[in-house]
Amino acid sequence: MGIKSVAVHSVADTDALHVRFADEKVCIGPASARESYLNVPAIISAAEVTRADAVHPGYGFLSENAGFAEIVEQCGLRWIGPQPAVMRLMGDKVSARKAMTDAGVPILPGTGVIETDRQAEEAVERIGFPIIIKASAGGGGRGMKIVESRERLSAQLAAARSEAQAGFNNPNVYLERYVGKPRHVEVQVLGDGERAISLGERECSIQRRHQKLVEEAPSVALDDERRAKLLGIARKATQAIGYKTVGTLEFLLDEDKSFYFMEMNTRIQVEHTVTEEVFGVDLVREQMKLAAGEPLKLPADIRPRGHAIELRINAEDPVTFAPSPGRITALNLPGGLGVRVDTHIYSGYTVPSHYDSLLAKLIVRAENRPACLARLRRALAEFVVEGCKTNLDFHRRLLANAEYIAGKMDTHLTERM
Ligand code: MV4
Repeated sequence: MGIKSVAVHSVADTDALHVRFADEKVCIGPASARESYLNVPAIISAAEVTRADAVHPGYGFLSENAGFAEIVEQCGLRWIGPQPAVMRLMGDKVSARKAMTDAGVPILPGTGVIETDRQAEEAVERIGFPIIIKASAGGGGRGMKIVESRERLSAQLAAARSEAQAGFNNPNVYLERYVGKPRHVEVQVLGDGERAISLGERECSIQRRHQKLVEEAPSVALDDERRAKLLGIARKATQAIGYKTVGTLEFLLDEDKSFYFMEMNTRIQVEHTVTEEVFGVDLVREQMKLAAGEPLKLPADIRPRGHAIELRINAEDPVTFAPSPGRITALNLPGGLGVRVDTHIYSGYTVPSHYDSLLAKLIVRAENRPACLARLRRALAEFVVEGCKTNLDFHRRLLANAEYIAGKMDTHLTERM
């Protein structure tokens, strides 16, 4: 795009590839994320000394922090993300449910903020068991409790409140009907404040402990009619909130194919790559153009081509799933037609112990899902990482799993492997 980049990094990431290839770099603090990637004054100072025009927050860290977005804008910088008010609206799951209901999006039977045991009892009278207690300031699966019966309700409510207070500095919790074997299907959306579009959906059901491991586009769980319904509702909702960037609406898909809004992610996501592959759209480029105030130029009737699957390659112990940092002594990355590897690692790189264990994203595209799976198996066979433990063998087993091959996955598949 002819735009120069400044990479901010911690001391622990001095040798990471994005730092090496950025036009400029600024060290913003020590390894501890709190003192570097979450250090707002250090990041703003880095933008000022390099005379940057805009801040791209990536994913994780401050990417969904409305307070940070506000400070960025108050300092005269462009925020490559939504309006802070929209981030705040969607960051609070109770207000997000309300906003989505007003925009005509189906949500599960549930409640607003629960203040008393009496309110909870009245709600379960209406909703029935099992129910799930969620933190209003939570998200991504953190701070949830399933309650099967009335006896446990009061105690679980109290526990959920104090965990929400400790984890999110906000004790508010709400209830929803619990769906036992759902799929996770999410819709990529883009808006320019006036017009919005849905850029297809992603199936993200393969996960462990709320960490997604595999994502694909399109979802095998939707027929043309259900897909058109889902994408139409997501597009309308995005337009209704005046959304001005890229984002994702997460839905829970029930066994009877009903879908319900769960939460909105107001950032680019790790798995945006599979959408890029099937639509041929550079989503980060779209983010940059929308932040610059350009109108959205993508047509509303844009269609995906073929199938794409992403595997998250993590540095983790295959038995305990604990992060496994270390020095990469040998590395072979697969390639060829339809094979993409997005990574910051190289042979000789030391994986720091301070951050997320994601090492690389292996993304494969082909004409259809069976061809994509075949190409993925070949690419995975060529993927070699020596020096630290990885989940490469988990992915090899998954690609041999009959349920996965048949597309019959839900959020509990990894527990059955
Ligand atoms: C649920 C649910 C069942 N019923 N809500 C976890 C992530 C967050 N976005 C919502 N999550 C869930 N909410 C109701 N009412 C099950 C999950 C859930 C889940 C959702 C998506 C992907 C993986 C998951 C793993 C466990 C639970």
